Amino acid sequence: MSEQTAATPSLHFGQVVIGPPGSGKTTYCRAMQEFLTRLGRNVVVVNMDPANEGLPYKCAVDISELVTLDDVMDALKLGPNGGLLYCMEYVEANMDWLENKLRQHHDSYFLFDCPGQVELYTHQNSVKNIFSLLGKLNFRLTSVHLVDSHYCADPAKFISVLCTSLSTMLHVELPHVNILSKMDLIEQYGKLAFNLDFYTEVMDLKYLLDHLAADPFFKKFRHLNEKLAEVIEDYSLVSFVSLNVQDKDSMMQVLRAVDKANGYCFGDLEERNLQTMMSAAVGADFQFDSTLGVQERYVETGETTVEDEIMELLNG
Ligand SMILES: Nc1nc2c(ncn2[C@@H]2O[C@H](COP(=O)(O)OP(=O)(O)OP(=O)(O)O)[C@@H](O)[C@H]2O)c(=O)[nH]1
Ligand SMILES: [Mg+2]
Repeated sequence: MSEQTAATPSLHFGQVVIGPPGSGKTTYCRAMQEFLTRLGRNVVVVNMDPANEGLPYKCAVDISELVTLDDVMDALKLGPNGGLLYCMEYVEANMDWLENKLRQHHDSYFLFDCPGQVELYTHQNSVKNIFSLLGKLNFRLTSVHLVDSHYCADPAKFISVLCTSLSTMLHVELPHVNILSKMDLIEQYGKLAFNLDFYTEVMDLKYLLDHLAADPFFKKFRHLNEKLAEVIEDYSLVSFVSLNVQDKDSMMQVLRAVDKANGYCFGDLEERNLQTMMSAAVGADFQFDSTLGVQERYVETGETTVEDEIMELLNG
């Protein structure tokens, strides 16, 4: 090893898993920990949510050893939202505690399971400051922002998801991957008006506005929605990767996006394991093809296939 290489500070790669309440962050951390462990990556999960109870994974560092939401609410007579903001400010003020705990796992890949409160990622500064301090400690983190995919079925909610995602990207200031989680439930609250790639690639929002204006309730908000769509399109930053935690192809697609975002370099062992997994996967390595694959699996298109026609003929 050259002197220059030996002097290079070691980098710690990982993901901060953020997003609205119930979007699947904790479930994702557990699934990603399992997935990465199978790939040969040494993974630890850090629970950053002082309200998390009954964790489904073994966590290496648990922020609730430092502060819990219940204690803060009791002691300061705060509600759950104010309490959580206070907790994250407390963590920021005690970064040395977190740093000491993390140092014990210096060779690991980190998954930070963060709390589910939107304003932590769009307005308040503590979480963003914690991420930035971690950056100074040589952490190379990707923010993995999960939102429920079923919002795609409602154009008005999808516009608000776009606004939240954009605002989070700009506020958190980390390499960022937006995820549409729970893909298996995407049409649970209604059918999609467009193909899935319209939502993942955030294509021309004019179509979404036209679709929305067809609803008498939203007609009067057309101008407001047009302006919001304009902001989103002007930044041209938001796109999504779809995720079903139970599908290894889907997990692989997310991992590729995350590793690309924070510059994680594959080691030999992992590359080999990935190749083995890939050989079992069908289809080309294009995001568009993958999206079509997910669409075929989870979204009813209403189109009749040749197989359907044959079955119809056979059944008379
Ligand atoms: N069907 C389905 N359910 C999921 C999936 N991911 C998470 N869930 C369910 O969604 C609910 C919320 O998941 P969590 O992982 O606790 O979500 P969270 O974002 O950590 O929630 P908070 O920490 O409270 O913000 C649980 O009931 C999970 O079982 C998924 O991919 N598919
Ligand atoms: Mg959680």
